[in-house]
Amino acid sequence: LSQPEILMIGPMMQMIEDQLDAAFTVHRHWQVDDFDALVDTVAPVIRGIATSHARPVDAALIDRLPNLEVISNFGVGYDTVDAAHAGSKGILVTNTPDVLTEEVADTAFGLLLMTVRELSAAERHLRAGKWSDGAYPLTRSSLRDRTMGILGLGRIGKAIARRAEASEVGVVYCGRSQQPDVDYRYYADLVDMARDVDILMSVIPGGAATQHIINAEVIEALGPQGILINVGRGSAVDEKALISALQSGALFAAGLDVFEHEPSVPDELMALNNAVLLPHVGSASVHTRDAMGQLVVDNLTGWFASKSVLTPVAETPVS
Ligand code: 8YV
Repeated sequence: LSQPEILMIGPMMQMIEDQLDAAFTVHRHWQVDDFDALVDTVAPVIRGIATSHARPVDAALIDRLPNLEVISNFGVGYDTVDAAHAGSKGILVTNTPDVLTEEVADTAFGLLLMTVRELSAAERHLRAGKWSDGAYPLTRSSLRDRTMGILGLGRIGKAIARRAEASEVGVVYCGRSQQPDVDYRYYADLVDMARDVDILMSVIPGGAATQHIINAEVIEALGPQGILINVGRGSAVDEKALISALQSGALFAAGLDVFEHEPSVPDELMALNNAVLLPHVGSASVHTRDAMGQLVVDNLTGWFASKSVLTPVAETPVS
């Protein structure tokens, strides 16, 4: 019995690769010198894709695979997959929501605390042997009497909001539309919200619709006491505008888990004391990455076993 053939845009976690190897004939994109030649050769037989974002699954690639049925994306964010194009051709796209919600919210809140209370700088002070010379300076910022504006109040945004409420931080939000089941104050306009809050928490996905949505005007509205935290996608922030605001003091501080051109981080950001920088670790625990990996596998095997997937994205609902 021949197994369905899939293209792996990877590499991926070993537990994913092992399970996919058991269920499918897997063509690995990174094991060939010439990706185009590989696609030309295997195009007619490829029925599925598993991707961890090593290269985009764009309209051009999708159009070259006439028998493609399903694209299984590692991560809740799927901005490297053209899901609208896939949907228009009846190709399913799946992602890995829910299983990472609390983990990413923990990271976001940790990053917020690190930024507001300068925890990584305080630890560097201790490790540099400076404690005996003097206490670490009192932080000029604090979560007390603060309001957080969440940009993108989805599942992760709501989990961050719950943590903020537990810390008695006020919560408001901005998004495409007001949510009827939510009591937090809604802003239709991001600049208006930025003007009113102390902390802007960005959880929005990447892609053309959100490119540089946090621009110079938003950053200026956040102001000299303002703090930006980004755990969504780096592309949502105009990194150049952010850097100049951090340099001039037009913005107080930033905590970033995501960047415009990962894994490269601009030297100007590296040089700033008022930026806390993490290497995109929002969901990066063994527990959570294993759960995400299992979803990548189960969506693919479910599709080929019984034409059902667990977590289709909004653009490609299962009919
Ligand atoms: C992953 C993420 O690090 O889920 C997401 O959207 O950004 C992270 O959990 C990323 O998808 C891994 O490639």
